[in-house]
Amino acid sequence: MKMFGRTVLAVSVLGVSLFSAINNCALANDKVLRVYNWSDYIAPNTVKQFEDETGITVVYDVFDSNETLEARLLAGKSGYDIVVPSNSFLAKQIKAGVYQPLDKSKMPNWKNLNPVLLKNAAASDPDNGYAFPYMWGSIGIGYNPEKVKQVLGKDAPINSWDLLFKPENAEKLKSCGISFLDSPTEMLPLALHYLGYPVNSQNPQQIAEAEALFMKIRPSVAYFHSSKYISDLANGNLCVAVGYSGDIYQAKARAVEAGDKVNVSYSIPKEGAGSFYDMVAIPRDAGNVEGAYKFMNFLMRPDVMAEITNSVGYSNANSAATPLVDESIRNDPGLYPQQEVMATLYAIPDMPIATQRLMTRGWTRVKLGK
Ligand code: N2P
Repeated sequence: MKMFGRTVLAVSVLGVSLFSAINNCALANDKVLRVYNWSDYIAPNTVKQFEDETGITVVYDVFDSNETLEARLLAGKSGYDIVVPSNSFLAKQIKAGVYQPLDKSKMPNWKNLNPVLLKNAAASDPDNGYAFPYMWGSIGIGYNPEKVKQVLGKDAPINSWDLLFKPENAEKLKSCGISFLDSPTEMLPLALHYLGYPVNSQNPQQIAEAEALFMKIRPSVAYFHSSKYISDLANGNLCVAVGYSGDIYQAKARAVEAGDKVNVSYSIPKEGAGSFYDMVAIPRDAGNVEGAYKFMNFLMRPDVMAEITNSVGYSNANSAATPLVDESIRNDPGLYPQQEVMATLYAIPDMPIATQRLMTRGWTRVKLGK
């Protein structure tokens, strides 16, 4: 009896403390929103403006590859209320049960989204049930025109992937610095495309050839990294970086700001380039779902979205924001490509897990150079 009494007491004590812990947690959760977004992908004032308008404190963390985000999400309990995967990773993650379905009635600004882009995004998320498109862009060549010409002459093939994949060019460019994104799922399809294979090839032989193409030029590559190239292009430490369109735009803007005569340009090579949509979603185990809806609805506001594009250079997916986007950005053919260039872009493929693993192993070998 005594033991039984003690047990009951222990349970009730635990019950009270558990209750208050849950209660405190609920309170805290309403006040804090945890966001995990790509680096260099928001305007300087966006988060503060949201905090001021809602009284919610935002914990804002960044990543620079889908692989990093996915590892975090699949490990379970990411701790985030908002995450931003690319469309090429979204379908698999939805199937894996990572996200919760969206209640669109909580986001009246949904009406501002571009219906064509929503339809495109529905290829990886039927009915746009789990995510909305934030921004999109391409993966092309950021370069320093003067340095490239100095090394390769005035006919340097900046409009072709030959610039990098022809070893004789890469060997020369080595002297002024080449970087690639550190992402197997974005870089290997690029090599597959260059070799004339389907970008979504699951053929191990073709993937091995794509790996070999990188391996051949590996000695000429300064580094593989998915965000560092912005500052290195801007300060002249690199002459060619394969990178995201808006990031190259930011490198160019930083170089202009620094005023130290470094020029940066962006090329979408004639063979075509990969394009991506980055999608905003709520993890299934988010602690502040109401806050997440408020943040999503805020991001769908034309003034908020236009300010983000004006700051980071990526094209957004918000029709109502278009008139507020700086003309210099709207008319920039690298950021808002003409129809005939758009037609050369391929969607970065959604690979089955087994192929993704194969690519990751190949990419590790490329980075190690063996
Ligand atoms: C921002 C990169 C976002 C585009 N630095 C890649 N999905």
